Amino acid sequence: MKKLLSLFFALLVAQVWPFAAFAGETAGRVVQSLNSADGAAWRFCCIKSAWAKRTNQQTNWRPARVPGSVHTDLMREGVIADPFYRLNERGVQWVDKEDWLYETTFEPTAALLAAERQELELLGLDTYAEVRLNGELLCKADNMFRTWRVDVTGRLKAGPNRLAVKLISPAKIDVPRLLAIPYRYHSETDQSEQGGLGDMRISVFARKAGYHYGWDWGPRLVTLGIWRPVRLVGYTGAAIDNVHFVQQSVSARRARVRAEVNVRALHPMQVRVAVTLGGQRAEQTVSLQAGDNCVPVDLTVERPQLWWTNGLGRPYLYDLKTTLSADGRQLDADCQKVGLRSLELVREKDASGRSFYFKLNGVPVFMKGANWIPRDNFLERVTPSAYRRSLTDAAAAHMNMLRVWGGGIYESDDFYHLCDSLGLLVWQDFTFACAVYPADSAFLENMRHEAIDNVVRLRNHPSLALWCGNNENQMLWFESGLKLIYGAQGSAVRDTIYRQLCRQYYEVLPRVLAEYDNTRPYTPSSPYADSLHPTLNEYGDVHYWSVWSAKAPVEDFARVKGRFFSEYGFEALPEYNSVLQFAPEEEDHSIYSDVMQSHQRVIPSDPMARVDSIVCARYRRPKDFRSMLYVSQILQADACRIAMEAHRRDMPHCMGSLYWQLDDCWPVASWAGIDYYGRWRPLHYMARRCYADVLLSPYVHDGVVELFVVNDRLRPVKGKLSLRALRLSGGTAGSRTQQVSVAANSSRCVLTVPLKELLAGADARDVALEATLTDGQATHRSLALAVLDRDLRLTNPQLRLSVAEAEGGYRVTVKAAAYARAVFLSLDGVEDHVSENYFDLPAGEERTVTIQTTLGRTEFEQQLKVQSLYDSYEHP
Ligand code: BMA
Repeated sequence: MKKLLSLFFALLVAQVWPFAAFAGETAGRVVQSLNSADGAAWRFCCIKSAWAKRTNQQTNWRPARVPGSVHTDLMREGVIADPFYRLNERGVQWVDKEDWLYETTFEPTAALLAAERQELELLGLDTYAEVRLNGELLCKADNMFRTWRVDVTGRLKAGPNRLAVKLISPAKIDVPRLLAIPYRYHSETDQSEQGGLGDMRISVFARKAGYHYGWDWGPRLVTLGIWRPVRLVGYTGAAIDNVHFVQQSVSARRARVRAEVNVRALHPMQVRVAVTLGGQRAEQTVSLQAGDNCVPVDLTVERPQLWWTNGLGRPYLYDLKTTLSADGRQLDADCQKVGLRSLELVREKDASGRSFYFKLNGVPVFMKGANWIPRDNFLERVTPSAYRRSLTDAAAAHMNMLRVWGGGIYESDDFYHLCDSLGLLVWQDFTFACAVYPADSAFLENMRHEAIDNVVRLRNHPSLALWCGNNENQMLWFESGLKLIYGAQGSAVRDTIYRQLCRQYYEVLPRVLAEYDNTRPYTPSSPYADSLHPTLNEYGDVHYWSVWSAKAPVEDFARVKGRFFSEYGFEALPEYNSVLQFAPEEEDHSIYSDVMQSHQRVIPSDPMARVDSIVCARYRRPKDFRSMLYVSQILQADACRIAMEAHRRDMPHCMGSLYWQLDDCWPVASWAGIDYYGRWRPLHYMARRCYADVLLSPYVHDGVVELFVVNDRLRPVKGKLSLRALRLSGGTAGSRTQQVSVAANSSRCVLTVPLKELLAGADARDVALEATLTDGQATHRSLALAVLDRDLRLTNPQLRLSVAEAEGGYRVTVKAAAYARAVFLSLDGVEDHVSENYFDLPAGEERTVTIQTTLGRTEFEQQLKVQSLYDSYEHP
């Protein structure tokens, strides 16, 4: 009966609602989604002939998805094969040379038709597009990062309407632009040859994600598509355009904030704007002018719950609710999550140069994190759950900052919401990277709109810490020789390009920020010390690439000092199970095979030989392909460990360590810690150890061991510390113990011992160093070597496994008879996750990890494999 009643009411509401809306009694915002997931039927075809002859093409129509991309639609339709598989990328380069047409037919709802104003919103078009409604041209788009909003009032019909989006090949538009200029704009990474365009590097002409044209970790897959949602919006009288949440002053005692409610009115009218935040309510009654109006509403929250980063406290979020009403009727409402915090980028002159650190709620915070690139080449595949997985993985590794790098995109709202709720700060680059751009006045105007759209969209997120003009463009100019290269073409060319560069990052972007987000710090480029010096390690943020690119010794990661490392990294090959997914053929299984080389994009050539030679120099020659993959990954983690620990030891002089890069956009040899399929490489497990809030870092150099304790907690860490030399075969050589206390938020060398003393007669090749600190109930532990792996005299650890069932998978206990380096447990599946992996296990110890999997016990035991470094080498 209850069910019947609710059905009756549901029907009643369904009947009455359109009428009520029509009658204006419950006027308000009406939204009609035109996304495929919400039922809109889209189709697409390739326009081989001119737009006018479109009708001839109708036999080519195929079903499409919006949001989506031409490539993924073609894949779903079986027209092209997966470009990530083996060498398939080469066979799909024709796709971006064609024009494509997307079409849907929809019926506007009665409520939408009844609204006084109707707008069509296209939240992302990739990239050159013409939008037509019932044959009439509505807009031409030329920037994938912009939102296209068109007034369609009076142009919608009752009954079927046709919306068509023509996507034009970027090559058709940009090759002529490139040819029209007597000199070439520089683009480091554009793989134009792969795209069949010879040396015509056109990427800089399009306001489109740079990595689509290829990068040194990415394929050339120049997408086209309606990549973000499409919807119709209707309103009557007035509507909230956006609410700018300005945090004027925030402390633990009081937060003073202002909600600047931006209202668009269709005619002069009186409205009431009410805002609530954490139990506080304030409202204003104002007379609106026709057009855009800003209504400021001030609020004070006493004793606010502050927003903290991961590891320091709760990232508390408040609901900020805004309503707009007139004559007692609600016209519009807006609700969003906000966090109350003060955040500063401190750039003060000091004894060594100039600081570069973030102060959150008055506390200087060391930034631990990584650089973020788009999670896929085909952006619609980065679903909310894909974001959630990557970002919870970042938080699990104790990260508190990610840098959204400029060769990608301004991420989707889901990304920033997750960062807000996980306590991850975001360093946001504007989307310019490793290039100089043809920034003439039309380009500057286009980028200005792009900046406004994204600044307005993102500025309320508590996670958003910093705006940065670009990635490395200034460095290219001053340090990588561009100034000289263009200078050789005459001072006019050089001056034009330099002026364009300055206009972009010193005029357009700062002006947009001054108007739309003037409480957030801005840095014109990364790396950046000052306007003439991109890199001065003591004066700004640093991209430290000497180890990987300039072949400096890996130990330099510990020697080089800097105030904030916004990039550094080391490449690794993919894991074997991942290789099987994109290159399953036996013939692919050499690092020099065509397929493996094609899934390696480092420029200049021969990166495989580079990995090969460092692996052999620091470890030993791996016995086969599979072992080479694994050792290259151990090398990556060990190399980055040197850097991460050194940066943290050096706090507060150094206040940030963001390695390159968290994730991948396709299966590839890269610097990532998490691969395309979501598998954690050793680097990600290592980051979790190195970024722990209490880090024990034994630094072995010049015959001494310096043991540091780095304490990120906001309270001291105290306890019993021990440093031991463990024999690989079991037992202890020398040891030291002492009580220590390390102040809150600090790093200190607590013990210095000559290595010889600690070894107590043992050979350094036969020991590993173990540091432990027991603080209350928890024991922090760190294992390290006193020699290179190559020289370590490992014996067979005879790893033994025992398996027990656990919730969601199994508990696996590994036992080692002798010291096992980098113990690696693996299964064939992708979804299986091992709680701890690639760890060292001293002789006689056992370690229990959990493996989440859906496999049945027999299958699990059959698939489960364990290995350690010992198994990667040939033994006589
Ligand atoms: C950095 C980045 C990227 C690049 C990476 C690896 O400097 O900014 O452009 O992919 O190095 O080379």
